[in-house]
Amino acid sequence: MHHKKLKPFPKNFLWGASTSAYQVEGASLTHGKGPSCQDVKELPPGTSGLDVCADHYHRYKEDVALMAEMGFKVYRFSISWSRLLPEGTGRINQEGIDFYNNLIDECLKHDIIPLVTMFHFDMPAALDARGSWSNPESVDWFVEFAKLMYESYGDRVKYWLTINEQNMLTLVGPLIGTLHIPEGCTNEIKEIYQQNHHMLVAQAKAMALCHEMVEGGKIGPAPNISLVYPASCKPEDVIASQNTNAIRNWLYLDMSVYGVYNNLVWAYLEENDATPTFAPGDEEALKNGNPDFIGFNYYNTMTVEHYAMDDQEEQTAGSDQQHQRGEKGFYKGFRNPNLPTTEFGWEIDPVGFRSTVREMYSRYRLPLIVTENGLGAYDTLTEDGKIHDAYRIEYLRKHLEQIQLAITDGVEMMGYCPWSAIDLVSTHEGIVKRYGFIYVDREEFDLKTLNRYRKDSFFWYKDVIASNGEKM
Ligand code: BGP
Repeated sequence: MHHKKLKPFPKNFLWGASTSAYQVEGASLTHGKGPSCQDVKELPPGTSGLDVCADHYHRYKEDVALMAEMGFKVYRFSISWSRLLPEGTGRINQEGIDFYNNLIDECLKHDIIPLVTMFHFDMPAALDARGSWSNPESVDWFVEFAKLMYESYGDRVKYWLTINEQNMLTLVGPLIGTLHIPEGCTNEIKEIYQQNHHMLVAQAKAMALCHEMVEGGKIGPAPNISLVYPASCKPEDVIASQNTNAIRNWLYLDMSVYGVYNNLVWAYLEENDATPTFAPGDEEALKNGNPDFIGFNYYNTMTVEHYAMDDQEEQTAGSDQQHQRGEKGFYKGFRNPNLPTTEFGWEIDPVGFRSTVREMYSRYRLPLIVTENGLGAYDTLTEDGKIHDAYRIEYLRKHLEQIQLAITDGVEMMGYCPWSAIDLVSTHEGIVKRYGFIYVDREEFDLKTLNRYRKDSFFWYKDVIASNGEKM
């Protein structure tokens, strides 16, 4: 198939998969946990609440054992801020501390490395009430939370991720339920990028603190990175794609890695009278946070064309985190006719995976770990307890082949953690949009048995891992 001699996956390649606290755990308002913004937001139409999810909170032992059976080297999960600190700051919930202690120990017992996301879309509701990321104090709140995590888990957790998809929060935050625009705000762009600035500073301080507090600790960001294509070879379309790459991707990585604002983004902010205010010490803090690797989520690429200032067509916001709206004079979304889509309308682009990692590596020269990638689909449990998800296997295989090509291109790939280890609640479509290797027996509103079943993709992934990627 390939006319290229492929390099093998590195020996210590971190095979695993991912979840996030609010989507997998359940026990969302019990065991001392305070509500997060996800618990209080209006539920997407047709979806159930977060009180049970996959019931990972109670079944983590069984789940980690299944991950071990697949041969996982790493498990990426997130820590719920309001489970540790119900009010976001101050009072500690010991039961919450214990839960993650147990989960971490369970992973280690099975030789699975815990890869911990510090913040995955779930701001404590109590901090939302205090202005969330728009409040300059949010930087200190996050540092307090980070410190507590390093103190509690730093002896065993050596791999950390800061903020999941900060770029998506900034681009479509209100859709995710995590970023709010205060009423009466007169310059939305300025407001959003001020919040983004607070997150960037908070992340930089958390990275520096990790190196200070966690012996041998390694930390990186976890944005959603995907290359933005020009709709054509029209030079204006290329400019639009560069603009979008800057605002969607490079802003976040330039900042994490080099501690500076991307110049195209800065120019865009200046034009919109929206440059963020720096607090004293921010500039230095941004420089002092240095990632050891880059974690990133990849689902698909994006394609844009030139959007003239006098264009009559209005582009409106999309419906989920993969669909952004355009900006006049800057870029306009374009449906790539070369790509198929999932049954949920997300474009599928394995080759774009390769070009994305090539580009990232040439810009930043840090080891890369895929922290999400996967296919959301309706799965069917057969009478005899099987899930024939050949479509998911095909999706993952095609993406892994491109990773191997990228490795052959000289990109330093550290690991692969697709979304998701186990079925969990989707950001917008409830639990019936499934991503897992492990099937959870429940429907949207009918909790059924919550028993776990191994999907066909479970057995496939097990072989992939056992052969270190030779058998795909
Ligand atoms: C990413 C999020 C995940 C997950 C995934 C799949 O943006 O980091 O939390 O939800 O997308 O998206 P969805 O659940 O909308 O299908």
